[in-house]
Order: sequence, then structure tokens, then C-alpha cells
Amino acid sequence: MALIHKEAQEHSATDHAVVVLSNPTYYMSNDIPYTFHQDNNFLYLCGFQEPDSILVLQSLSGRQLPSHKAMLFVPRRDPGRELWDGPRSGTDGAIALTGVDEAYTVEEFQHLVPKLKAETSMVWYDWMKPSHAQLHSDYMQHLTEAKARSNNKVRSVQQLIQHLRLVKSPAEIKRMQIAGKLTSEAFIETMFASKAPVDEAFLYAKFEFECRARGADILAYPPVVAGGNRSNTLHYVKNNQLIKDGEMVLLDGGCESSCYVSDITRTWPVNGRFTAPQAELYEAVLEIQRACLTLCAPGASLENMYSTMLTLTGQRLKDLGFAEASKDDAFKAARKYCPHHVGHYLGMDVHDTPDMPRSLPLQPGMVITVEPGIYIPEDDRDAPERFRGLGVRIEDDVVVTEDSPLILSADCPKERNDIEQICSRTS
Ligand SMILES: [Mn+2]
Repeated sequence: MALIHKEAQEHSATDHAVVVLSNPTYYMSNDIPYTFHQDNNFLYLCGFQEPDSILVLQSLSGRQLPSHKAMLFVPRRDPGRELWDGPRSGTDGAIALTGVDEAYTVEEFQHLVPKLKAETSMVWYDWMKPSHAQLHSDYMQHLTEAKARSNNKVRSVQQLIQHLRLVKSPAEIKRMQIAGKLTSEAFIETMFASKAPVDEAFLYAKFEFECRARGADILAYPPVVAGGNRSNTLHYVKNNQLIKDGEMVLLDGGCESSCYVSDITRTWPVNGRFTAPQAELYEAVLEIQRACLTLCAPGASLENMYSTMLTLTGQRLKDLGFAEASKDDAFKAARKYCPHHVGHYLGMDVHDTPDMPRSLPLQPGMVITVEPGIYIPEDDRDAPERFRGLGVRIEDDVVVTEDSPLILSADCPKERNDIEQICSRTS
């Protein structure tokens, strides 16, 4: 909250209120709910896991120091609904669970609205992208429109929260370590269970089972389980084809455990033995990935790492005999065969704090993914024939520290020998 306090000090005669809405329950069809997931900014600020609620963080100006207050507005208890949806915390439960100063029912929020509307009140609220359409239209839309006509407009709070979420506390890192560890174990079991031929759907189910059986709450995103040439479709999520003997599978999967996620990619041959061209390409990507990992230190940035990745990828492509990489610009060839960035911030969201630029200097506590890849579609006539139809990505989750980086996915095998050993294990 330091940033908001700082703003509050700069406008000392003004009252400040941060208003963050929870998510609603979404329905897939009449009365059938999707699994509920809380809005992550709301969750980050107060930890309340129920839908249809409003969090207000108030900073009231006074003659002395400003006073701060956290309030939750939550659904009232309703035995009729609770019979179907399970118990609600109600106002007393909300205080006991989260430690906010005060809690009220959502209907009581209307009494606060006139105070927020006042000219001396600055409201921080994400009106552009409300996380709860109904609460927005019931209370906040009118307030936002009224404030737009005054001198004291509503200001977005998203960026401030992302600044806070960008650097993880030791408690957050602990949770991410658990997510990384259990996902690594799930990868090992999925490698062990792969055989030739095997259905992508089988490996998908195996991976999800192993994550959830180890305590993950859900998968963090629809995983990519792409056999053979399908690994060249970056967002391949159909996961419904047969992977043949001699082909590799690219599995990009992660789970959510206690609100924090993992995001790991490994590529391995389903029959447990890399062919010579597969091994050549794999070693190239692994070498690039290792070099990028050494850059995960304070002061560097994801952008720096990205240009290093492109330079190294260009060099490797040249070594592997890609004519374009020698003739033209190796950088251009690198961008062609690796069309995505080297990584992103990771946290409660997979693509965490997306408004924070990748040019920011890394600092201890920031968590990033490092995920170079080389993708060669089978119909690419410019590529050496032996590599056509192969796609490799290796992705680790990394905490930046003062010393060497902490690799959350360190238990997930990526050396060729280790992978081949796991695949050929008999029990
Ligand atoms: Mn990723």
C-alpha cells in the first residue's frame, strides 16, 4: 500500500478510497456454475475467496496523520442459497477470516456511495474493466460517471496493484516453490507414463491427475500437449491426436496451488529415445535456455534476456545448417523460428502483472519464466530436412535473488540423459 499512501500524502486534504470488486460466479448454462475463481487483485489485497463482494481501502485525511481503514461488503447470509452453494462467511466471518477492520452487507455499500462522490474524495477504481458487471452497474458506473464531470476524477488502481504484485514476499515465494515442486513431480510421472504410440489426451489427463493428486487446486491454464508437428502451433490446446512412435511431445503445463501458479514446458520423445536430429535441436535449445538463466540477476531485464536469446538462437540455427541464418540476418531467422518472447512475469496469474513492462530491471523477489524454443513446421522448405516437423521449448520458473537465481522447476528433468532414464524406468 506504500504507493497509495504516498499518493495520499501528496494530496493530504483529500480522502482516498480504493474500491476493488470480487468476481461473480459465472454460469456455463442455466444454474450450472463454472468453478469459481476469485479476481486476483481482490484476492491479493484481502484474501477473501467468496463472490459478489466489494473491498474498500480508505485513507481519511485529518488534522493529524491520515487514518486507514479496510472494509469488506459481502453477501448477506441466506439459508435458502446456502443450501445449494454452501455456507457463506457473512460479515462476522469476513472479519475473522481476513482481518479487515469492518464488514457490511453488499446492500450497505449504497450508504458509502455519496461520501465517495464528494469533491474531496479521490476514488481509485478500475472502471474500464470491472471485474463484476452487476456490482459495477448497480453502484460504480453511476459513481464513475458523476466523478467524470467533477474535478476529482476516478483513477485506475490496476497499475498500483501490479507494482505491488510484481515483487513477491517470502510467503508468496514459499507458495510458488510448492507449486513448482509438485508440477515438476507431475512432469516426471507424465514422462514415465508416456509410451509410443500415446494419445495426447492420455498425457493431458495424466498430468492433470498428478498435479491435483499432489494438492494443486486446478490447472493454471489449458495445457499444450502437442505431439510431432503440432508442437509448432504455439497455442495448440486440442490435445486430441495420437502421438506416433519416433515423435516428441511438447507439454506446456502448470497448476495453481494456494493462489500461485507454475508454468513449465518440457519436450521429450514419447518412446524414450531422442533421434539424432531431435537430440541436436534439443541440445541447441537447452544451451540457449541455460545461457538465459545465467542472466536472471538484479539489473538485467526480460528485454535484455530476449535479445540475448535471439542472438544465441541465430547462432545455433546457423550451426545447425539453416541457410537463412547464414545468408540473411541471423536475428531475423531467430525471430522466424522463435516467434515468442523469452518469458513473462509469473505469480497469481500465469501472465502476471501484464502492464509492467519487460524492460524493468529485475530485482530480488521478482518471478519470471525463461522459455526459449525453436519451431520448425514440417512444410518449411527453407529448413534442413531432418529438422522439419520438430518443435522444442524448455521453460523454467525462476525467482530473482541477490545471489544465483532460485529455479522453482529445478526438479523437473531437462537433461537428455535424465529424461531418457525416466522414460525407460520400469517402476
Ligand atoms: Mn510461460
